[in-house]
Amino acid sequence: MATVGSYLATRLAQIGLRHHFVVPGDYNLVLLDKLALNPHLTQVGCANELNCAFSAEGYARAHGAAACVVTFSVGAMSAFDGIGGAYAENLPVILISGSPNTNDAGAFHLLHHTLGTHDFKYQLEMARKVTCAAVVIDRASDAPRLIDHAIRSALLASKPAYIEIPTNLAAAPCAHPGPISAVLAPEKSDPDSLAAAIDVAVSFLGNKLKPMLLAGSKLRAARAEKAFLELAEATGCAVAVMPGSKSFFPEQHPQYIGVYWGDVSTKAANNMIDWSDGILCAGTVFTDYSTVGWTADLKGPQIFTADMDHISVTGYDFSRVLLADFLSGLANKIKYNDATMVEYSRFRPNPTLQPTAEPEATLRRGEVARQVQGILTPNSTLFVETGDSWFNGVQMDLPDGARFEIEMQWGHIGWSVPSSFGYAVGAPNRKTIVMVGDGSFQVTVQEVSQMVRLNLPILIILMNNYGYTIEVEIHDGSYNNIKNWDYAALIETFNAGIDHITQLVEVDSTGDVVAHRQLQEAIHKLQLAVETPFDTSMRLRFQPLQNIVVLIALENGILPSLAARKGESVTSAEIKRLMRMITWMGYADEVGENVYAPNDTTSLVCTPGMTSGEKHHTEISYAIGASIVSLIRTQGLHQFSEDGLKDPFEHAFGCTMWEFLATNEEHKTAFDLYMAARRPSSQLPWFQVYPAAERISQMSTGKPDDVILVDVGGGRGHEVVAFRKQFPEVAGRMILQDLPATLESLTLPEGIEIMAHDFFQHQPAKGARIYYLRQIMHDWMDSKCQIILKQLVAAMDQNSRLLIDDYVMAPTGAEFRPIHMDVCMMMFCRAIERTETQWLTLLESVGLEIVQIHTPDNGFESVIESKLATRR
Ligand code: TPU
Ligand code: MG
Repeated sequence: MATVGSYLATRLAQIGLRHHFVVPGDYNLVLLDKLALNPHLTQVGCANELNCAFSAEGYARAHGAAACVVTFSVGAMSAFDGIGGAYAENLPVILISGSPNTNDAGAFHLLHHTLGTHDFKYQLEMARKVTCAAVVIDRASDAPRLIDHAIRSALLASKPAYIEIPTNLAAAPCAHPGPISAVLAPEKSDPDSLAAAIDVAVSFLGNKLKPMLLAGSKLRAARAEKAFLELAEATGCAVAVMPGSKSFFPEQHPQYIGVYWGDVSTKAANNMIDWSDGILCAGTVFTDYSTVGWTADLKGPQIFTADMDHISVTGYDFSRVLLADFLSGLANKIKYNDATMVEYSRFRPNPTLQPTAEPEATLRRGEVARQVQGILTPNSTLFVETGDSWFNGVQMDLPDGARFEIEMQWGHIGWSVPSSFGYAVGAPNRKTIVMVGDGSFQVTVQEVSQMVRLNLPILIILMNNYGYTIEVEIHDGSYNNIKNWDYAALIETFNAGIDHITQLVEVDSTGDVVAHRQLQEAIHKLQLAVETPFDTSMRLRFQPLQNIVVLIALENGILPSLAARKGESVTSAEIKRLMRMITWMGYADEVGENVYAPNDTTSLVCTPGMTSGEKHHTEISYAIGASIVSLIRTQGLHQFSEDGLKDPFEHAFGCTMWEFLATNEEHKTAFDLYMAARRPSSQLPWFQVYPAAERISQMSTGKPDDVILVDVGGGRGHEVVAFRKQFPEVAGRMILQDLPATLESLTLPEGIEIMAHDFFQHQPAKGARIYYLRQIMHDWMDSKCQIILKQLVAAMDQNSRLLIDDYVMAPTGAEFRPIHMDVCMMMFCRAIERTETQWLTLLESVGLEIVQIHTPDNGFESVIESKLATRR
């Protein structure tokens, strides 16, 4: 039997939520237990209820909807502030509050966490004012109907809803959930009103000489961003956005003319708005803030307003017309008129480059903005807090794909900290950047500790100007000064050293790959924190000896013969000196004096792949180490050296690594064995990191001649075989390409073609759905990669996707594996592991654009999905 709590959990999961934000209290504990039992929902604790509501608000920004659960009054009243924010900002956040038992009122109980009267309904009354639907479950049998009503209302209106659950009903039985379509079925436009509204809009815009579009903040809530883009492209006219809708229209689009914000507009968008004789305003909201104190208020006969569900223009008003339906319907009927673009191209301001500040100069806003601009990528989301940060943020030039979050309607200082936290929980693969002032930060700083707790990669740029500077501009007084804090030390405090590690150990023990990675990094940091500088340098100085000892123990058979004992110990004084180090390093166990036993590491390093890895790295690294000083003293070492200079390998061995491997069979065998075994078996295959199943069903036409996959430089076909096996029913060709020598005497299962091909040459397989390059790009510097990529670009069509399977190095705080691989690539073959920005630059330079970067949880290589750039 379902319970009220489990019913609610099921509905939250069914509308797509994967998390809910909570603060426990004794009116909601049983409810929290019920919610925690749902396998699709993760409970995320917050430090207080204001932050809890704002975290949910941020999650809804990333994820479309959210839920937060609080206790009665002391919790809910704090949460109402954030829920008011969600109302103002059009975000469907479900606020769930525990409340007194159903018999408490009748029994005239006086209860804690209440006003000390017999009235327990005041919270519901208050909730009604800040939500679009507020319900109390007074009887368990009513729960399905009331919960469905509240959730559906929130989703349809893009506003918060409130569900109050008395303590004694959380575990009370109720009916099982019915089909979720009862909650999710979308509302439809009234067809006659829609058609009439479109006709009026066609004639309104058709009669104007200089029509243009203005995007407003409700575009997202109306799920109409795509339809707006369609309409923009159908008319060809200029498109401005309001500050609250920045990033809702791609800023690199040729029709984008900036943010319209009166005198503080960007790219001179206000000149166009003033010049235009007909502006279609889609989802716009004109407030004192967004109109800069009513100086930029758009009214009158030249304005056509398309709101979330109604249309108005002088003389007409149509209800029940949904914005997305209206915009895409209009896109199909509208006449092309690019007069505003022609005019704008005459006075479009040239982008001004902010000069780099001198290193010793006082830090100014311009320099901060320049640096933030530099780290924005298509995968970034920039949060800008109320205060100066609004004005800095609005100026940013966003790459397509980057998102911008602002809370301009509610304007609650401190919003950005919890909201970005919730956002990052909802969109963990995006790079979340927050620009926030010191005053705002102090309001909600506690949630930074939850960012630390969940190890979320959020970058906070705190502008410490010692107070409420924006208020100083409006009206100064001593109340605008605030206590200065040591903000950096605060973060260290939140980090909480050992506690943090203990928590990670717990999660790691459940097999969580993310926690495993984070734990390793945390232990590394802890080790550095504990070591004296002398300890650190000594550890590193002696480390080469450890590698040498392992090589000896593998080469002379000590480790293999120990591994062969499968758990039995071996007694020998003969190998004592080596084994002391081997066991200290954990490669085997010391079980008594001169008695040793194999462990899991012994078994692993004795497999052919890992033994080969030890050989490859140790022998080559040490030969390079032995000759690196003479290289530096003669030619120097250039980290990004292209052709012409010797790389450290060439200097040590007299030839490139590829030439060396071609002529040295022992090393070539070791290299191939090592490469085949380099990844753990637990690693997700690339076609799961990349959602191949979903994409192929979209891409495949079902024709047998279509080329589905070309594995470029795919070696002996390991990946293409696995791919074919995963998708046996997909019609179309799959091709393995590599040099003839690699493909020699290779046979592959049916359904895979073998094609000799040098990837520096003309690509013969045209128009494939997927070109896949596994760890090819990281073997070459940019100029060589460009040659390889250009061959592919020439072969690709609009539907082709290029998938690059390689590391994407974090811009700061990079992890062990990519850091080490990168230096290895620099030393061994003059190559590189790239950051997102480096990938972007490389791909752009050959006319490709990134669609998405797919990153597995365990920190291994990402799949970088790109396609031919639309504007080349
Ligand atoms: O860069 P700056 O100094 O302008 O930003 P900071 O340091 O974050 O200061 C913000 C100052 C501020 C206040 C005090 N901006 N608006 N207010 C009024 C205000 C008070 N309380 C709440 C919850 N929200 C507000 N907007
Ligand atoms: Mg300040």
